[in-house]
Amino acid sequence: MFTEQDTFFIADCHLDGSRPDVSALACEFFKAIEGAGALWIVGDFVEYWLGDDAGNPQLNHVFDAVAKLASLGTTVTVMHGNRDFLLGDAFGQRIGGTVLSDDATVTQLPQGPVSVMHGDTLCTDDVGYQQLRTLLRSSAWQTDFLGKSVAERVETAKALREKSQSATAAKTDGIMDVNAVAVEDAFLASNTRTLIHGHTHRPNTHELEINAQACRRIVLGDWHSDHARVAHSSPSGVALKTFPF
Ligand SMILES: [Mn+2]
Repeated sequence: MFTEQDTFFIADCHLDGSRPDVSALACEFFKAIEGAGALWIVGDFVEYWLGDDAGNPQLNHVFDAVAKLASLGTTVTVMHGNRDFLLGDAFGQRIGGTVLSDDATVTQLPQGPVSVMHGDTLCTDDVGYQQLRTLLRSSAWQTDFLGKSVAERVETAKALREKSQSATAAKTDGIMDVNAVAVEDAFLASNTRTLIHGHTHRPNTHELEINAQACRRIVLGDWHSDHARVAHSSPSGVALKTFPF
C-alpha cells in the first residue's frame, strides 16, 4: 500500500510496560506502514530509558516490530526526546535503524527540505526545564549516570521524575507550549519552510509567515490506547493523519 515515496513521522508513544494497548497499537502501525521509504521516531518513543544496557524487556515485541519494518526496507531514524535521551547506538542496531543525538535535523522530502526535532528545545519559557535539560544532556552527567548500577539508575530516575512532576503541576499551559521566537529561530536556522515536532501533545498544523515566506509547523500527537496523530509525507505533501488509517 505504501511505497518508497511515503515517509512517516511519529512522536511521544511513551511506550511503557504498563500500557500494553499503546504498545499493541504501535506494533499495528509498524505493520501498516510496511513498504514506506522512511520512518522518523521524533522523541519520547519510550516513557523512560536508563541506558541501552538496561533495555526494557517489556517492550521487546515493539522493538522487534520496528526491526521487521526496517528489514523490509524502511529507513528508521530515532531522535531523542526528553524522556529517552539515553537511547544509543546499540538501541539503533537493535531496531535496525539509526539514533540521532542532534537536537534538530533536516531531511529531504519529495516536496523539499523539512526540519525535524522533538520540540522540547522550543519550550524556552520553561526556564526550569531548560536548566535541567542542560544538566541531563551533559556528557559529565550521562557518564556518571551510566556508570551506576541499573538499580541505582532506577532510583535516580524516580527522584528526577518526582521532581519534574511537582514542578509541572505548578506550571501554566502557556509555559509548557512552544515559544514563538524559538519557533522563528528554528525556521531561520534550518532554512526550511516546514517544521515537524512533537513533545507538546498538541497535534495541529500551524500556518505562519516568517521572513515573508509561508511556513508550516506540524505538531505530532501523543499516542493513546486507540489512536495516534502522525505525519505522512507523500509526493502530494505532508499532512497529519489519524492512525488507524
Ligand atoms: Mn517530550
